[in-house]
Amino acid sequence: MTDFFQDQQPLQFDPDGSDLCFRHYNPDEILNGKRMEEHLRFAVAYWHSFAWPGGDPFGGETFERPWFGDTMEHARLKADVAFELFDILGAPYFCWHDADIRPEGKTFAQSRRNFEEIIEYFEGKMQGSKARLLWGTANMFSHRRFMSGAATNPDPDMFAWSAATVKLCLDATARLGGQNYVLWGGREGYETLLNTDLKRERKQAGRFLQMVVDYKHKIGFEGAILVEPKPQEPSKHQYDYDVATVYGFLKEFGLEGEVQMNIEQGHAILAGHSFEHELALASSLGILGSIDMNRNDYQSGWDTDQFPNNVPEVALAYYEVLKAGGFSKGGTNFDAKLRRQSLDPIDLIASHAGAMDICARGLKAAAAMLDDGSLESMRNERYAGWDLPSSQQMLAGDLASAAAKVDAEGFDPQPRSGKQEILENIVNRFV
Ligand code: XUL
Ligand code: CO
Repeated sequence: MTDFFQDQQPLQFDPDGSDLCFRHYNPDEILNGKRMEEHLRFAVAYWHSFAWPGGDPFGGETFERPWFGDTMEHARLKADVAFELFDILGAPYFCWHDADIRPEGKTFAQSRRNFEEIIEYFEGKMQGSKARLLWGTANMFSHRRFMSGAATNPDPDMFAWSAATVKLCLDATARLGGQNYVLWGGREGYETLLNTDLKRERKQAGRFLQMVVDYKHKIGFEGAILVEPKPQEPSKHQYDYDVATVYGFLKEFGLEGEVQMNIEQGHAILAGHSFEHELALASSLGILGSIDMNRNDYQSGWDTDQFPNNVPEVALAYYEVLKAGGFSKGGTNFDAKLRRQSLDPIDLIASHAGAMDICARGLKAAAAMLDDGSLESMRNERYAGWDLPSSQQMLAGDLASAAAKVDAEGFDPQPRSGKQEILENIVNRFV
């Protein structure tokens, strides 16, 4: 035991509790035939909670964690504290990038040794904890060597370096029994077309993803390969802009049956969509994998990675997840960081506990909306005309026969209310 959280006991579900506890997240509560814990599948993100120093563009580190430093001893202490937080929260999952968990070595071989030692350390820690790996990923955006991209780099040596990095991280994810492997292309995009061969870079990205999928099969990794879309930041323009863009990309490279999406709330907003739009689209395309449940600040328009705190928004997101049949390998990852003034160990606990409660409230509301059925039946009624055999025949036919219906049947289509406010009032009954 470290003394970082000062003997803080695991949080309990206590709806009337006063201090630190869960008031809504009751892991054992059954909703739609499944335990709440299995619906939500919460994950703590190693990078924001343990590796982020609290900087912003105007100032550096505000957090002074005893594990900040670049020795293996620091990395092990970080792991000790991380698993203590997982256990305090009862978090079933965690996620990491290679760079979050190990010190960078002077050479690739040294970084690999450091990484593998920590993976082994994790294996030991996982024996004494219920926390499992939701996903692993490679940080191919922070180090200066990635400034011009990873797989999309103009330098083929960087393609090879990226291949070595992803191979290492995928091997480790498989070794820890990870449920998924995520690729987020933070530097897979461009700053200016004046120095960018866009056609070539997209091909490199597609070929790289094909190689990752082939390697997954080669090693028998049973998790899902997920791409996390984001329109910009850090690149001015990223190739994995949003769900629709990535789906087109997957089709182009023959990967649509192999790769799913990890959809982040804040990224959806940056792309000009709602979170539920991205979720519904991925679900309709059969590629909904997992979610990053962290929001942005609505005034700054920047990717501020904040813990969720808006039940109605979260409810609409889980409504789409439930309608899609729920998560199978995916889960709810808090890709969220504390605000930089939240210095205390208890802030780390309270932020996650609050977010878990918000998600639990959202999930309960979503399940109740589905149970109630009014929303679905009003939507179905809106499209009821399409259930008629004649409508389906029209879809199967050609333009001229569709056109001929107008004269033959002599109808004059009358607009009908979309009932948006009534539907919003229904949602409001549950949130
Ligand atoms: C960046 C982001 C990443 C990915 C993993 O905006 O969301 O943390 O989730 O690389
Ligand atoms: Co994310």
